[in-house]
Amino acid sequence: ATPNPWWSNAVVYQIYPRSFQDTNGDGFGDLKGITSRLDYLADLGVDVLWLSPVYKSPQDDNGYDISDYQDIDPLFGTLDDMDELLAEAHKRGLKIVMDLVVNHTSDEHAWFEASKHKDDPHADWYWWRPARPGTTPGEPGAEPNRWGSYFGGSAWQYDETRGEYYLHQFSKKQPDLNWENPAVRRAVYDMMNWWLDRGVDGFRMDVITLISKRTDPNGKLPGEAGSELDDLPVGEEGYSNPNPFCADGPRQDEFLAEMRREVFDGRDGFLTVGEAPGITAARNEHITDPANGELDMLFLFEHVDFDCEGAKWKPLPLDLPKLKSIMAGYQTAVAKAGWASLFTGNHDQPRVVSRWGDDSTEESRIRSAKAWGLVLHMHRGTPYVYQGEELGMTNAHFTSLDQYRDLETLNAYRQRVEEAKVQSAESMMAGIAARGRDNSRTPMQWDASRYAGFTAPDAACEPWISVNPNHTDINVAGEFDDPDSVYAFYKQLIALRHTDPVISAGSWHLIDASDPHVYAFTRTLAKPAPASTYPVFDDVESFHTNPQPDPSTQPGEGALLVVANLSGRTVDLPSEASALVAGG
Ligand code: TEU
Ligand code: CA
Repeated sequence: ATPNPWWSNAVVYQIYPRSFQDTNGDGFGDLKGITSRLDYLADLGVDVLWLSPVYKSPQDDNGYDISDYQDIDPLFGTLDDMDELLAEAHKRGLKIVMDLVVNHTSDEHAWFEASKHKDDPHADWYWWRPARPGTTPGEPGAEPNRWGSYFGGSAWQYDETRGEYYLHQFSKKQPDLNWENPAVRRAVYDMMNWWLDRGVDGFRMDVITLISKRTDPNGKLPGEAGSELDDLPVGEEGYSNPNPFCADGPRQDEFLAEMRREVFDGRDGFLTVGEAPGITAARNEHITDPANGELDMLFLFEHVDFDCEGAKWKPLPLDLPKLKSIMAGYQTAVAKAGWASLFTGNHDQPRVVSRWGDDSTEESRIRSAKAWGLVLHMHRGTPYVYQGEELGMTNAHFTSLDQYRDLETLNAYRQRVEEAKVQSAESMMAGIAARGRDNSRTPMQWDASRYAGFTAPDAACEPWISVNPNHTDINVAGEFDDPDSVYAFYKQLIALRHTDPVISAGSWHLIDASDPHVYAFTRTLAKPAPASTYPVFDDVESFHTNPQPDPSTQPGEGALLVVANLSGRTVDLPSEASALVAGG
């Protein structure tokens, strides 16, 4: 990548198409809906739109189970609608990044159907294994090892046609692709080039750090009969954890570098961001250091995994010093090379204003939504705004299981409450209300009408998931022209990313690290800015059209002190921050 990639002071907006804007009254968001809202997104000032998957899919995991990578699911529209969205977005200087889900396909993908036949060229495109010796295939205990799936139950599903088990780290309708097979990698790269040639500007890569699995020298997985590798002990739900053998595996860097060469070399103006479960801050530097030719940036998980007691369904209150130390680890690791993504929300996480803020009153909700937006956007890196975060949208606050839609939630309830009996129904319902993925998947709140403007009030169908009742108070129509709204605040944060070199390029330093209420840090840019410093432009339009300026012409020097009181009440300014304020 060039020393000054364009995305270094860009802001990305994540759209969850299913919940963004419905235009045909079927209760599901669609591509035409996104196109109809491009002026809103251009006004907000974001530069890139990341769309969660809209490809053909049985929708078992809301589109993260793909059955045809090169067609659009009718739920969202057609390839023509996609081409129209690309053209209309590019007219407004907006880039479109698609969601690449290639650790697994849907079990309804033609590749998987073919793979069930051992004499087919696709036979080795997935992870197939025989039942354990001396067991009855299909019976409990016959699975190749004791791995559990992220979505409950065994990570192995028996297929009658082939007479063997296939691996699925996620749902049984999401079989893992075998990346050891060069034909698989070739097919993925060809598909990626097809989309980039069509005008797509890059990819968010779903669990891309799970594609290389650790096996013994004979290709046997841990715990498999005859393997030299032992499986881990089983956990409270009766399965072992595959993550240590599937996250950041032995060929991770090799596969990412090969993808870069086969797909991105020779192109420019693109963005690649990898969703990276199991990756440490130190590994983030290696993978995102342009010298290694792998990915531009990663989503790390430590800061959204630490505030629970073993399982995400046992949430813990925020330990702010712990969060600050994790974020400091992220920032320090890429101070010299590599890059950071900045996010608190996405379609898998609860709403930050409910998780770490206070959504109990209008005043506390607005104040804490702005505070968390400020904290995130003043860090060094590329910020990601999840749809509705710019409004201060909250968790769903559902009260009964039948309001939920997410298979992760419904499977976990059955597994933990009814089968393994490791959590009470009451505790599980509280855990789901706090951390369930549906919290961020309720329809985007455009106005105060019956379905929040997500779908017409007289639509033939209800939205696929309930609209949050608080949409009457929290919606675009009410915030758009209000200078004190969360929307107006996010718009300022995004503009600063484009115009202030201290924010886009300044070094980051945590102060008052141990303070339990205040998140304080400095940003400093010394002149002349180092060559690796990223460009800044005096307005958003020029950001999209200018060639990269010579870094030695970086304007300005300066320092910024950021102090966010996250306690919800008046507290003293911590010592280092007050000394800096006193010192001017
Ligand atoms: O998420 C991967 C992943 O790890 C999430 O399942 C997350 O860890 C978990 O839900 C937190 O509780 C990606 C996609 O973002 C997610 O929507 C998909 O369900 C998953 O991969 C499988 O494709
Ligand atoms: Ca629709």
